[in-house]
Amino acid sequence: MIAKRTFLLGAAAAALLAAAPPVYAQDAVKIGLILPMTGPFASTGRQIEAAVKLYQAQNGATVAGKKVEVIVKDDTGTPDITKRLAQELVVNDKVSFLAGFGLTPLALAATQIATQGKVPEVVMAAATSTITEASPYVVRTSMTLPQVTTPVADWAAKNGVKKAMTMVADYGPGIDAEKAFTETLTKQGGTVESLRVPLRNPDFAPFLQRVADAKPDALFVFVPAGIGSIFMKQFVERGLDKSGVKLIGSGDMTDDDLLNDMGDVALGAVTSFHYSAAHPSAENKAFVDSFKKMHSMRPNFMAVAGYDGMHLIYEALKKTNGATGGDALVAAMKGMSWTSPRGPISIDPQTRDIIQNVYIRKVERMDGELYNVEFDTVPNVKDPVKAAKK
Ligand code: VNL
Repeated sequence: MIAKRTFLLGAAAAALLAAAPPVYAQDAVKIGLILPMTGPFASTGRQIEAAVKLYQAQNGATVAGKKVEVIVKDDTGTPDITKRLAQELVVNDKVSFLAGFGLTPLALAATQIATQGKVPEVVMAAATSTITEASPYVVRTSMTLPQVTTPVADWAAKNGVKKAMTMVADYGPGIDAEKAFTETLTKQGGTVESLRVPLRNPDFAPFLQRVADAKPDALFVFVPAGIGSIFMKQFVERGLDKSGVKLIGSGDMTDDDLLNDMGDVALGAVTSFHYSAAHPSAENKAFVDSFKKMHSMRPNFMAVAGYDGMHLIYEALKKTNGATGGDALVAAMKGMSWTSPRGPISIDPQTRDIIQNVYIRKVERMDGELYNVEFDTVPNVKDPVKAAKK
């Protein structure tokens, strides 16, 4: 009898224990973070993952009573892999958020899954204007190329550039940048000749030869993060650093992750961008210091977008009291504003893109290191392509 009673109690306890894991699982919110952790764009994955880790170390892994679990997946920069991983994360892991997306084709590969699964897709890197239009669940914390390019084209027009050439990576963001630069400069009386370089294994030499022959006042460059140093090396090899052609671009070219190793060739390059590791604010100083302390590297614009993407996710969960439906979460994200290490930012409720300051910067040596030093600010810039559609 006693033995039987003990058995019954044991069974009850076992039943309770067996019931425990699902209760716990309900209390966890999962984020599927899909990034290029290997391959030519691994620096983007490394920067964003590092920033996500820093955000969680500073803000804890629990929000609105729920544990936030980040599942990192490497898509190697291949869209088919991004798509399969997004599917597995939504269907098998039941993630409440998809996040990351190092390049435009990778972000676009997941939009259908985000829409069907009603899961927010927080884009932390990819920057072609149209991405937010591919799904109502896309919310972006990076930038768009037209947004960050137009200010340097205005700067060029005001600073005597009449004849320019553009050299861009031949895919979405490069074509966006080329169009924004060309339209802005030609409206102000300039002329622009365009060159497009393949995205994969780029060889800039034949294009740089054409620049050397044409001798424009300025060369505008867009290359994705991680590629700027390959470009700079070939720019010097062709003698263009001594040709009098002014080097300008979006800040992707003088990416803070690589800039310090580029050498003197980068000095004086003028770019417009939403983030510099040298941005002079208390928030940025704290961010850069703690990032360097935790990861022994300088954060770049990818890191700040990953950090802000986590902030967006945490604050949306606070607003929904931990509820995870995609519609409620996207609604909570729309219009949210805060002070980022890059400056004041908000999520445009109409477009789900980010509204942010764009700074004009020049590469200078400061305390022995190369930095993008900001010298002018265009405040609260929206994606101009979507603004023009309305
Ligand atoms: C993209 C745009 C990627 C800007 C980047 O780095 C970048 C993109 C990887 O949309 O593919 O700096």
